[in-house]
Amino acid sequence: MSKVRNVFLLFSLFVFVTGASASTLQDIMKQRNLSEKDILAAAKTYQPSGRKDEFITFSSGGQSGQVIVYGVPSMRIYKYIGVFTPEPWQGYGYDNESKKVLEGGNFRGKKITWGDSHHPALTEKNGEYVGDYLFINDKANPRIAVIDLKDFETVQIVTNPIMKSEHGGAFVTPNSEYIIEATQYAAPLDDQWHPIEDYENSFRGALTMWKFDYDKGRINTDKSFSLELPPYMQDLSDAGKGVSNGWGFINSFNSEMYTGGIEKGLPPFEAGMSRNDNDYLHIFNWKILEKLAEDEKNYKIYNGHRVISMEAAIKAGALFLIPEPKSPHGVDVSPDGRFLIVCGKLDTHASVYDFNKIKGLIDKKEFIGKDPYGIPILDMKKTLHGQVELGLGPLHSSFVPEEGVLYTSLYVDSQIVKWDYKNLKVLDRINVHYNIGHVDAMEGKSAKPAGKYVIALNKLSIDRFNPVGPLHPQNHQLIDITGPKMELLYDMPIPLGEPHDVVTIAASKLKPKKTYDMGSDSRTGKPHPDATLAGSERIERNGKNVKVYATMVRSHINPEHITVNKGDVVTIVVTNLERAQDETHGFGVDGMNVHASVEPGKTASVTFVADQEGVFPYYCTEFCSALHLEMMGYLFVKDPDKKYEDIKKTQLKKMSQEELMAEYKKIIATNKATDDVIQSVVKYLKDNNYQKYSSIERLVVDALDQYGKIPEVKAKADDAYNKGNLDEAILWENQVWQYMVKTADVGLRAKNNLARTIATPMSDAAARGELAYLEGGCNGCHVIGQVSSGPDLTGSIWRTNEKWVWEFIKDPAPKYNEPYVKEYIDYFNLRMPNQNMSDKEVDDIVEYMKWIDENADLF
Ligand code: CUK
Ligand code: CUA
Repeated sequence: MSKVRNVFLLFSLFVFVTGASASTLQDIMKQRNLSEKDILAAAKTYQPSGRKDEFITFSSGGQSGQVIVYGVPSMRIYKYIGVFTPEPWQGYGYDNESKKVLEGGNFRGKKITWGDSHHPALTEKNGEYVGDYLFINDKANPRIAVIDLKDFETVQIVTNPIMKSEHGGAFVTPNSEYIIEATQYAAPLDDQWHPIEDYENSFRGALTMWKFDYDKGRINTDKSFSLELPPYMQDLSDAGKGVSNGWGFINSFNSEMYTGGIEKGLPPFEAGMSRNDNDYLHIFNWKILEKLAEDEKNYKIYNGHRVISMEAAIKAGALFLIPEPKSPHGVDVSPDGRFLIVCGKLDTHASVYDFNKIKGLIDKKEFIGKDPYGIPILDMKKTLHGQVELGLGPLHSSFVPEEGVLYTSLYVDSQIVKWDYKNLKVLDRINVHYNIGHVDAMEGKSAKPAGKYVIALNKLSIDRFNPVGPLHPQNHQLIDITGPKMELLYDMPIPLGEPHDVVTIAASKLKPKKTYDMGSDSRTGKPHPDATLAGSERIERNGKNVKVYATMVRSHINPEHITVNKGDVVTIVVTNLERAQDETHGFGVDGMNVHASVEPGKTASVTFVADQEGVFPYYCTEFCSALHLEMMGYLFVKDPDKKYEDIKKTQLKKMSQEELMAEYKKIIATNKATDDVIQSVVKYLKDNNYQKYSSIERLVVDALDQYGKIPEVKAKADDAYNKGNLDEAILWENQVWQYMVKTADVGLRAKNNLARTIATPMSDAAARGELAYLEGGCNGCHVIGQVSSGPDLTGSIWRTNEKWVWEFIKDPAPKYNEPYVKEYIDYFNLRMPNQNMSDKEVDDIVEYMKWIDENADLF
């Protein structure tokens, strides 16, 4: 039976037995006009609710200046990371901490609020991806950003001190020593005017080696340096690895040094720059450059930055050129570092250079001449391993684990070609839609590619999606490369900018934080100096500067009233006191253009000038709890030159004394019931020694924090009651309830975690069984310890026996009429479907269910 038929069979067994719209897989295929191939593609990419992806992809966001994070194979988007561009949800560019990061990207002092992000790159060790930092470059305003993958936030932007434009970045050396950035359009390295007639003399390309300080997780600009290059319009780059470790490679496309001038009647750039048959592949040795940068006779200083002269690099044997077919684009280094694949946009061939041959010629000092700047040129023929005709417009390549195999994009032909760069032959090709730029396989530019899928990053989508006006989304296509033929699985529109390139990493290598340590500044990674804990909320004034030390916790902001004078400079520092994961609050002040995203434990601040008289609400911007809308306060801005009338507080409309008493009794009863739940949870936690488990203890501390506030509030309630002030007593009792709800919420979470922790250890078989249970989707109907849309499985073996349960899972239908089963079917109006489990899987699931029964009292 074919694979396709198997899938059919599997799907057709999922028959919904309730409701009017009974449908089978075949019905749906007919209705939606889906082929077997479509169903297979769906089965390969669809993730059932709750299932995680195997790979995480970081995509450049192009002109949005952001980074897009999505999962493979599901192609679900998880995050847009604000990088070069403000991003309000994350408070990026709207709170003080992130504004400082963005300021690092000011260009010669000027604020820049967009970027053209191009090539994301991960930290590496021995050429393999580590995945604790991500780097990306900005082509428009030459910059490199550092993103910390502990929280997927941008923590640093550095601006290139000598370039006006770049493209060949960000490329990481094999042990993350440096991040390479190379120019695109040549320009004078100083910040002065020079005429175009002086192009050869005063215009330059360059490459910058940004030193990465791994311990600090930041680029050290003082230890970074550059090398001046001829004005050949450098393009993409790559760092050597393995045998070519220490070296780097850069393409270029204007060996003609053509200077344009269409408006003066001269041929345009496009014609002038592609006149010669060859351009130059630049080869440099950064380990030698690193040494040259230590001696001041080798460099000049521009904007406080060391720039090594070409002369010094040539003399030291650190810079060479090799002719390459004209107007190339990508240069990609093979996983072992031996082969360089150069693709020429205007050539139908890809050229494979052998680094061993290059190194041989360099060692023998065998050159065919020098360029006008004195750089030695190597013989192209003697360095080539070979050339292969691929098709029109080859651009970029990506590697897979199979020996010698790589995937190359063809821009003009809109294809991906699979070929063998060692034996120089084409193996397969597939059409993509349309005009592909980069092609990226899983971990495809590392020393240890993971294969499985390639992603086509297509510039055009034309007719693939619902029309949304003349500006179309771009199209990421996921392609299965596990078989001999490539198979297109999925189209994902990217509606944010031109996603030039992606980098993918196994999800298991990423270890993001769940919450921050209390009072952290996420952008520095250090404790925030103005972090505020519960009870220390305050407002301090220093002349015209007002600083508010505020806290946020479900469901209030403290303080709730802030009064300032018109013209004051107001800073509000907010700390999210929550310890529970995903309990994010947001902080915005209406009309002030400030916003902060305040995740659990984070401290962030906003500053604005209160330049208008009035009353301005501030509020929590995340729907964080049932009483989220109540999480607000007022900023009162008074005009100090005005006299305000003293207004007597308007009395609230009064209820009758009986009505008030009834309401008071109701809230007292509610609080009693809530407290009973809390006490039962507390007993469970104590009986089971929760203090032994630090993550659970943290939750309990969080819960008790809230609970501990109750006596004080309760005293106020009782005091008001004793004074006969029922109105106020009710409000305070309400506050008691608020604290209780939060205590119960966190407490129940602690209880569940504790149950899981102290249960008897699972055997391997039981653990496999749980996995089979989850992957089989059993948890769609069954929740352990609770009745859901199917029965609670706790005790099911004890209610029947192992053999019976085994048979029922394996094939439930024959038992549908047994009274025990029939009763459940009638109750839930649903039958247990046949999940087509193997005997082994059923064995394991039975083991898992035995484990559940063993621990029944915990759930
Ligand atoms: S680039 Cu866009 S398709 Cu800037 Cu890497 Cu080649
Ligand atoms: Cu906090 Cu809404």
